[in-house]
Amino acid sequence: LFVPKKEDRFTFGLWTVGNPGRDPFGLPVREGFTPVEAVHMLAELGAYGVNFHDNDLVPIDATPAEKERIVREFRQALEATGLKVPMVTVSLFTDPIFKDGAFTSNDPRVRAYAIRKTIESMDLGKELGAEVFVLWGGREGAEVDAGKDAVDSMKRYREAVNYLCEYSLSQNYGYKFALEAKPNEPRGDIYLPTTGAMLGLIATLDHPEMVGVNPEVAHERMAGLNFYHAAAQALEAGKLFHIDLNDQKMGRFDQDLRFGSDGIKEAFFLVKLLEDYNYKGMLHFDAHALRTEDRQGVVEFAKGNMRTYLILKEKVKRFNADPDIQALLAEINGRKLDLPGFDFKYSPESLQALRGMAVDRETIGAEGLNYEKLDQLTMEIIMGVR
Ligand code: GLT
Ligand code: MN
Ligand code: MN
Ligand code: MN
Repeated sequence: LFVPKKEDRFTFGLWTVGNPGRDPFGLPVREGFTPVEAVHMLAELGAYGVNFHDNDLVPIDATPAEKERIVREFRQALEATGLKVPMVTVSLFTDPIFKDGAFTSNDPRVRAYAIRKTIESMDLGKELGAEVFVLWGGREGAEVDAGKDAVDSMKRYREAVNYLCEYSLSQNYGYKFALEAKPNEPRGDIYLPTTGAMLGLIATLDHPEMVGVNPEVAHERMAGLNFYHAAAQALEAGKLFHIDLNDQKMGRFDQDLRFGSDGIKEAFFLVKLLEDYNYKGMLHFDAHALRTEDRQGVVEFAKGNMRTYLILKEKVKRFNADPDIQALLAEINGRKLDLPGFDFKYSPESLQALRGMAVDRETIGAEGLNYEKLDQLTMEIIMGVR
């Protein structure tokens, strides 16, 4: 029970299980799993795939011969285990050249290099079968707004994504790009700070159909937003190309906690969204084990993410099958449209009916909605007594 299988489509980043427990105040506490080790460990646990930044796999200063060897050994591990690489991304934040942004840097040399580095990551990803390309602009932002024009930054960001779309088309790569938002950290303020902001930008691109979002639980919550709502909007718009599952306390540094370990109720509604609406993309865990852990702790962490998802999926089934809950929902949603002549789609007839409609404000305003009971029943499902 609750044992992950390939069909569950669980993936991890090389940077997640590879994380050695370094933070801005402390040194590494463990050996992170190397790419080849990560492939074997994750395959054994029942994951479907691994994702990576170019430099999680190939160091930025590797020679062509080194790159060739690293990719060959990685590919051998993938072939031996059947693990897939469904997504790749690019580090546009680690190297000092990106200290004031990549696509939004004021320096055209930096912007051009960022595009070239991304293109080379797309090539690498294609070699290994990736279909989704994530762009997280960790350094696209500012502390000193006097130094960078925020309007120019939008134009530059758009220009870069347009370039990458054209490149993918020219190579017949078929990539789907997924833009990941974050409100802050490592920049004081990151541009396009929420999934909603990303959706707004996408509509202005040359190829909006090629670009969607990769929302992350922790990032929306850092901004004090409801992640379930953000993911729902993206899904409804047909833009949920990928998702980063993890957990986070509101208003803190980017914690990247194990999925479901903090905000269990929101995690439940997220799983419900993804399952009820048949999300078909990867379920990617972008989290890392606590700094208190050794390598065995990392394995427990990896297992825990997947197990929690599967447990919540089971809870969703219970919720959907619960007669008391369904009766309440039927009452809430079951109101007939006894509005003669009116339709929510505009027409002159509908408008005429709308104008003449009798509305009993007092009665409707006084109706109880029974949400207290519904919420308690939901909590009892989550808490495991129903
Ligand atoms: C980095 C960041 C994540 C992004 C990764 C992709 S890297 O760990 O904190 O949220 O998804 O660039
Ligand atoms: Mn994060
Ligand atoms: Mn992170
Ligand atoms: Mn992420």
